[in-house]
Amino acid sequence: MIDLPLTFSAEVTEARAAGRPLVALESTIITHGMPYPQNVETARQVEQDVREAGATPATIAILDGTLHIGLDDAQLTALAQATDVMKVSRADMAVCMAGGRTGATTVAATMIAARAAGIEVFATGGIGGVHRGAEDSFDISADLQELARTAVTVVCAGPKAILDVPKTLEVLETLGVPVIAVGQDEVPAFWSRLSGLPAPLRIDAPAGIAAAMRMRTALGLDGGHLVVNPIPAGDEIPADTLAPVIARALDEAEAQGIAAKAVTPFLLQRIFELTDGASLTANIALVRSNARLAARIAANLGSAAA
Ligand code: PSU
Ligand code: MN
Repeated sequence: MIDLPLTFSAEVTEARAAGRPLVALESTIITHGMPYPQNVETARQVEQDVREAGATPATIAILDGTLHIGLDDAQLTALAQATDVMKVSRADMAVCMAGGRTGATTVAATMIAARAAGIEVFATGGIGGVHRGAEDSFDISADLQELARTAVTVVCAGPKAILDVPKTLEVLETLGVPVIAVGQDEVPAFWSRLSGLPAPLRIDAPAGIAAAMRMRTALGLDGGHLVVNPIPAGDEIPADTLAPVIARALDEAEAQGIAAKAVTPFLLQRIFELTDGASLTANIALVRSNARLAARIAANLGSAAA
């Protein structure tokens, strides 16, 4: 077997040596989820949020075939400006690396990388899920299967509201993924706090989430936890304001024949344009909030471990 081409940044190396809590961050949100320069500004800000909340950030990406756990500022800046970056999930991760290519990791690929690096908590914006019309397109994000098999806790603001959220929750239940809402009884809907759907589980304290993670390990269960953290109240876009915008973006995607990996980036970009940037402002706020929560969960794992 070959050795995995994996490298840690200086900051992550130091944190590992000192046994400090780590939080993984993904890179598809940088390359395919937000426009430049807000993408790199947000990536830096989110890393700082993790530090201020007591953990060390590890932004994950594949650069020229090597899996990087933690990026320095030059690497982050280059990635945010690159235009030919692969969007890498479980299916294409090995091909990207073996070919010496550069790839941004989605939730699924970031989970795989985090587990390989021994990082148990990961913050993002929203996970992929069951797309609307999946009964015809079969478009169901590989993120869901990954949550079922890889033991990493993902902190997000709920499935993106462009998805079929009820079907996404059904699939997560079928796959045995614990969906844990924080601070409320409803599943949040990414840009909005409420989805109208009851949360399968609720735990408000980071220590409680850490305890659930340890218990799942003790039970010998595979897979991760999905923590759904509502966007801060002052930053949300109410669901009924956004509904017509999402409907229009979905219509345009269909009319233009957008499919497969291109769907989510297309919809996020169109909603950004149709809301005059308001969706991006909300997206940035929710990722930052998730990063802070993930850091608190990671900090609690230390004492819960052993
Ligand atoms: N969260 C965001 N913006 C994003 C994503 C998450 O706030 O762009 C990315 C994640 O990388 C996630 C991907 O895995 O969108 C889902 O893509 P798809 O629907 O093609 O599986
Ligand atoms: Mn898809």
